[in-house]
Amino acid sequence: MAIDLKSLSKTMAYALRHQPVQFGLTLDEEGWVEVSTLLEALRKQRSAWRLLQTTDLERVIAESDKKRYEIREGRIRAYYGHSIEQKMQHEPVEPPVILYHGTTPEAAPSIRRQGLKPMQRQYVHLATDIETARQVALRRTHKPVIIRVEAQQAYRQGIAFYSGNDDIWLAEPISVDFLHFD
Ligand code: HQG
Repeated sequence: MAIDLKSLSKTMAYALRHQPVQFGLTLDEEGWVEVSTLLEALRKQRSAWRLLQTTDLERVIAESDKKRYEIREGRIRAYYGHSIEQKMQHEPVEPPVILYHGTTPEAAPSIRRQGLKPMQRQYVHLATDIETARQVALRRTHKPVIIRVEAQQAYRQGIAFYSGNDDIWLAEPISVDFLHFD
């Protein structure tokens, strides 16, 4: 039976971002686990996955529209999106001058008051371009609100930024002083 890559990717997100313990996994401080350990856990989830191979995980990565997971030297991790208590460690890096955050009309008033917060995740997620931010918002609304973030200014004022993948940046909470609601 063909493997449904979308549901495999979703289950990988649970295992690598949200519920590793439920899958018997321990993430290291940067979120890595052995590919073989993840495969073992995933094979138990569905009968269609009982022969799951590394190549199936590689196909999830290759065929996805988003760069969510990375495999390196026999290990795998999620680049971003973690919600577990143990905070993933990243080197702070200088961000581009401007980054973008896509959100809903419902969340916007609260963000205007409180700034951007990580909410259920470990970090605030930001996009390098407007279109990516728009796609993020479209998961939740037909009327995206795009916030322009003065990232480099915020960085200079001591807010830490981290590189997620090529399109996504992570950050500590960002106060309204650095946000523009265009
Ligand atoms: C909002 C997906 C009220 C924030 C995406 C967002 C992304 C506030 C929601 C990645 C707030 C959190 C992350 C405040 C922020 N008051 N609401 N002060 N501050 N919010 O899903 O950025 O498909 O945790 O605007 O594409 O939407 O999973 O973050 O609406 O890259 O790989 O609280 O997850 O990628 O929602 O998305 P999320 P996000 P994947």
